[in-house]
This record gives sequence, structure tokens and C-alpha cells, in this order.
Amino acid sequence: LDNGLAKTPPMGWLAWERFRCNTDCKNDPDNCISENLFRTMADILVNEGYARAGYEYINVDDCWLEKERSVYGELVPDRTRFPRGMKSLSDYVHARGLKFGIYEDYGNYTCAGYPGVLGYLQRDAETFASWDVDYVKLDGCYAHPSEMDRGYPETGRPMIYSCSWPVYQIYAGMQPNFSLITSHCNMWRNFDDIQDSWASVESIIDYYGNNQDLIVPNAGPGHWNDPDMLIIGNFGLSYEQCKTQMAIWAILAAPLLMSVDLRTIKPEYKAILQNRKIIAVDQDPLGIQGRRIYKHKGIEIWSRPITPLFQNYFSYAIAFVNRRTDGTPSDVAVTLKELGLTSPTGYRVEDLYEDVDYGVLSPQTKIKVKVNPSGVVILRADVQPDFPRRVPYYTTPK
Ligand code: A2G
Repeated sequence: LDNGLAKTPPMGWLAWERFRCNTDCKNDPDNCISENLFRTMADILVNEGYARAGYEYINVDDCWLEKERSVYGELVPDRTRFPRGMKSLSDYVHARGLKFGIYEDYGNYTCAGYPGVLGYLQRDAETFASWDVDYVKLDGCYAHPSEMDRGYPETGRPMIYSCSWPVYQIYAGMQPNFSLITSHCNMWRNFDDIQDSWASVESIIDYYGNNQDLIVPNAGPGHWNDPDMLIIGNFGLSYEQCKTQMAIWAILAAPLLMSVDLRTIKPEYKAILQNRKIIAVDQDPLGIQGRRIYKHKGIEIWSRPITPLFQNYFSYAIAFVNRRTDGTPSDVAVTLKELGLTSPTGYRVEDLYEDVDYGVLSPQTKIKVKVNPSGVVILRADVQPDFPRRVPYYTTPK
């Protein structure tokens, strides 16, 4: 969607995977979907370095509404859990220099059974604009997949549109119309909801790899494929698996929406989420989504073209993933040329998790990495300018 937003994939925090539809503020006040939860997460984004690393959006998901619209037909946030209302929460988020996102559904009901926008599309869009909403996720439960392509109405307020409908169209056996989707949406879901397990993350990685010829060309500045939230720091992934999710999401040019309890996250997981070098890959201004370029006997190699360019040669982020189940680290040895890195000027290669600088390597150089089970090694290879090999462009005045 060409609305000037999401020039790079949106980054922020989204409630759903970790906090779900917990509405029990009586027995579980600290974890229920309430204004306090979002205020707390907004504070932590700012106070604990996430905002400085690029995480900007505080996003509400399902279960924020009253079960009925007002007698005037307006959406009403749950009165006990959001007593100050959504404008007040939005103001709180904005006062911290962050942006505010909300969730609704194209159909009669949201997936969790709260009022959907059907019949109220324009009106609800205006309501969100009046609350200074910056981001709307529009889900597709209880809606007709064929009618979702109309997109979301304009309100005059620029908002990111996160569209769930491609995945509902795929579930309904339709082939999504990606030219409509890229023109109506800043980001969209292609596949199943992420769950807190490695099996779920693997299934997403496989989906994006197996369908990359259809998926990859649709990504670019303003319009991104969304493989769903980062679940780093929760319960289901090991440390290695968390590193893999972060690396592959960066290769996929994915929105980085953390769904984790930032109050209790352990420092090593926070470090993954705040890894500046990997975030820079995700946020690369060219916005070219990467691909799986090798898959054999449980070893995968993923590659993404990034800046800087030199002449017609890109720089690259390269991720090696070990999906073997034999439980020992695997060595992978490959020349840069075999990875498609052919600039005769060479590449400066560094590891983005470990502090390893390989120096400047020629395309013929073989690099060897050791990849832990269900883990990743992610490298960055910056193409070198060739001026030392050319006649200098400067001359010494005589
Ligand atoms: O509703 C759907 O399952 C959403 N999935 C999920 O992300 C979450 O919002 C949930 C809330 O009830 C898609 O948007 C594809």
C-alpha cells in the first residue's frame, strides 16, 4: 500500500501470541488484556532499549471490545479492562514517542467472538482515526474471503494496514490476488498463526521456503509478507531456536512484532531481540525479501540481497540453519561463489551473533561455519569497492 508508511518492515510489540484472550482481570490482573498491560509494555519499550533498537508500535489484538456495540452503533472498548478508553491509551503510547495499533475483523465477529466491522467499515475506520490509531490489523474470521479484496477505507489519517485475508483466501481454496493485496495492505499474513513451539516456527520457515517463488516478489517498501509474531523469550523455543527465528525473520524482511512478556524476559533473549546487526538486515532499505537457496539433508542456506551495492553487485545476509535431528553441531563449508557472491572485488564477511570478523574474502574463498542443532549462523557479506585496484580517480596537482 502506497501510503508513505512501512518503508521498512514495521517493528513493535503485539499482545496475541503471549497474552491471547485472557480477559480475567479479577484473578490474573497482570496478564489480562487491559490498558495496564499495554501501558506497561509501552514503558518498557522506551525504558529498556527496545524503542532505540527500532521497536515502535504497541499493538492491541483481539478481545479489547465490549461484546456489543453502543446503542449508536459505535465500537466500545471493554469498560472494566479499558476504563479510560482507547483515545487515552493511544495518547499514553504517543506521549512516549511510540505508535498505537489496534485489531478488528472484516466479518461479523472477530475470531474470539467480539463485534466485527461488517456493515460498519467506514464508521469504524473513522472511529480509529479519531483515536489517533496508527496501525490496524484486519482479521478475516466470519467473513467471505472473496469480499475482502476491497481493502480498508481511507480516513485521511495514515495508518498501517495489516491484512489477514490472504491466509483466509488460501484456506478457502482461492488464489489470493497479490496485486490487489499489495495495493491495499502494508503487510499481510500468508500462513497459519504462530504458536509457542519449534514445530510451529519450522512449519512457517518451510511454508515460506516452499512457496518462495509466489511470495518473495510481493515484498518491498510499503508492502511486506508477515510470517507472524516473534515468540523469542517465551516457553516453547530453546535459545538456539530463538536465534534461528530472529535470523530467518530478518532474511524474510518480516515485520518484527514481539509477543513476549517484556517484564520477565531473560537477558539473553532480550539481546537477540535487540541485536542491532540483525535488525539492520531486516530493515535494509532495498526491501528485497530473501530466499532459501539450499536445502539438503537437514541443512538449509538462506540468502538476502542487501545494501550497500557496488556496481551491479549486492551485499548479502546469509543464514545457515541446521534442521538435522542427530544432535551435534554440523560443519557447513562453501565458497562465496557457490552462494552467488561473485564480485571480483571481494566481500567483507562478519558473523552477526558471534564477534567473528572473517576479513575481506574473494569469491573463491571457502568459508566454514559450525551450526548447532536447530540453530543458525548468520553472516553479513559487504561487497567491497574496487578503487585500490583501479587507476585512482584523484590526481596529484603538479
Ligand atoms: O485471530 C486470528 O486467528 C489471527 N490470525 C490471529 O493472529 C489472532 O489475531 C487471533 C485473535 O483471535 C490471522 O490474522 C491470520
